[in-house]
Amino acid sequence: MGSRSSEESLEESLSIGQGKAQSYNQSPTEIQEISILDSTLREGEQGAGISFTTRQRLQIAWMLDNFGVDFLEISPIVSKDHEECCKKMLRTGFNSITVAHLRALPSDIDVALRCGAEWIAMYHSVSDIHLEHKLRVSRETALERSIKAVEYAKAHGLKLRFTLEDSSRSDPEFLKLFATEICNAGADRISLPDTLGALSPEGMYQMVTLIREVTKTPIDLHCHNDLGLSLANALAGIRAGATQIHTTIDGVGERVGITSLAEIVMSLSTIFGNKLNVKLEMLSELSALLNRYTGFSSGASKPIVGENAYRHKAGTHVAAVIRNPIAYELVPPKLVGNHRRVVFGELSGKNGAAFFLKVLGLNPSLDEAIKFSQGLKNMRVGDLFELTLTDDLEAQAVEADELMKEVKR
Ligand code: HCA
Ligand code: CU
Repeated sequence: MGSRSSEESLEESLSIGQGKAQSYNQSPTEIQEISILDSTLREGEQGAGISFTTRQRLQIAWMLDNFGVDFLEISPIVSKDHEECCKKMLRTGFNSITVAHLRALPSDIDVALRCGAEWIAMYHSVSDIHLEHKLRVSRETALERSIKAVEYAKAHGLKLRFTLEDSSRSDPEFLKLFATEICNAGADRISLPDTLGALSPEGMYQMVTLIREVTKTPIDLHCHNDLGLSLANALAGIRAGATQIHTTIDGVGERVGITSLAEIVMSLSTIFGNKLNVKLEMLSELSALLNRYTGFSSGASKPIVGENAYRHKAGTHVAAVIRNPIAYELVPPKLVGNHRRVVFGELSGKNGAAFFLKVLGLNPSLDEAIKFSQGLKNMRVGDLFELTLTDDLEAQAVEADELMKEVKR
């Protein structure tokens, strides 16, 4: 039970590492089919220090399309450059649908029409904080303007998502009214963003439940990460019936960004056993592409795609991973395009030391392996170096493990 073999199917690879965690993770409500809208080219470019060239945007779009996201979001109204890129994306014939993100204004909708967009996403704030302090308009004006914009877009044959910006900080009664009116005016989807990342998972569950009581229009979630809860909130919203999650590669975006593509995709796949039609093995490559274009790293400790995601260090961990990686890996690194690494140094135990000496071609006796590991500890060197485990090295790890079987416990 619970060990890995090379013949595992993808479903097995995704679920086996869960062990009995699955019994806690099961959702009491039925989980719908979830789609992914990636906003690296819109929300992502709102991240400080991030600005792509048109070529880079198209390359990112191409990769995300290949990976299998359902929607690609870009804002054609922020610059001429973005408008050109939006046009090019629409002409490329991606499988993913390109959505033009804009304000709830007829003049913005005209830009999307000029680009040849079929899907748009328009936003208007709904919280009193935003209405009073950002826009200086009344609730009535906000609603009236928004309905007019929806009608204008529908009259031009567009499909549209309406974003009720700052949903989570708005008055629940007004949010219900706004959502109802917008859906009645013809919105095809609505987005309930947690624009400031103010919600807890329970709060998100309640907000989505509240709106599901007044409309059947499908709900998008856009979860900001100001408290580090963007992934948890997205999962809670899905449990409450939301059907589309907004992501960016590595979660980049305004301030500290939104839900990361790799994290939500892997959580859905492992926790809910969702069969998303995506190429999981491209996740690390997508992160590497982003890092190349931004010029900075998303960080070694990024879940799934970071260098630390599959780095094993403590002696007991390394020994167990050598025996069977399932001991400390939820899913195999290959599955997400990452690599398994083992760190050698003062925390290495005798198994690690035996492996290390084998790799150097030394064929140690048990006694030598033990002495070597003791030596590493005595030297207090910290991390000495690491190895990325290729298939060859893994064979040597198995041999080292055989040697260790002689150790009396
Ligand atoms: C913004 C707005 C937005 C919109 C989200 C959405 C937000 O950055 O100006 O369209 O679903 O966080 O509310 O990104
Ligand atoms: Cu946002």
